[in-house]
Amino acid sequence: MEACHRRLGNQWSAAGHGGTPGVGKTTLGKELAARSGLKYINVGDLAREGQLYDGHDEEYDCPILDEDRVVDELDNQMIEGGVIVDYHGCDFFPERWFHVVFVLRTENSVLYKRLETRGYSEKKLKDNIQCEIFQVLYEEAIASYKEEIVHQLPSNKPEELEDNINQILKWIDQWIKDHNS
Ligand code: DAT
Repeated sequence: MEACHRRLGNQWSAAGHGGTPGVGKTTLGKELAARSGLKYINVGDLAREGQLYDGHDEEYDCPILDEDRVVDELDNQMIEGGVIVDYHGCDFFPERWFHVVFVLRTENSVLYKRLETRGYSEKKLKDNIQCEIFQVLYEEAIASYKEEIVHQLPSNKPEELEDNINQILKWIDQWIKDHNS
C-alpha cells in the first residue's frame, strides 16, 4: 500500500505503500526511510513480533491479522507522525492516518518470477497473481481513501525503484514546504 502524510503541530507523518506481495513494498519502504529519515513500519513484522493475530486461516495456512489490535498498537506513533507504513492492504487503517498512499504495481511475468523464488505454493502463487491482475489492492485503496491521494507506481525494474524513491522524496519536500510556511 502507499505513503501517507499527516501533520499535527509541527509533526507530520509519511505513511503507506501497498500492493500485492512481491511488488517491492519492503525494498522501497526501507530505502525511502534510510534516505528521508522517516520511520519505516512493516505491519506484517509488527504483527508477528506482537502476535497480533485472531485465529488461523485454514485455507491459506496462515494466521489471521487482528486488525483492531494493529490499529491500537500503531495509533500513538501515527499521531506523532513521520512514519512510512508498509502493508499489502489498507482498508482497516483509519483514514486520518495518511496524507498519501502509494500502490506499487508489477507486471505479471515479473511478479510470477519473484513469488516463485519465495517458494510459494501453486495456489498462493495463482491467487497473488490474480490479485495483481484484478488490481484488488489498488481498488481497495481508492475505496478507502480520497482518490487524489492514492498513486500507482510501476515496480518492475531497479530504475523504477530509483525513480519512485526520488518522486516520493520530492513529494515529502513539497509537503513540508506547503505545511510549514
Ligand atoms: P514486498 O514487500 O512487496 O513483498 P519485496 O520488497 O520483498 O516485496 O520485493 C520482492 C523482490 O523483488 C525482492 O527480491 C526485491 C525485488 N524488487 C523489489 N522492487 C524491485 C524493482 N523495482 N526492480 C527489481 N526488483 C525489485
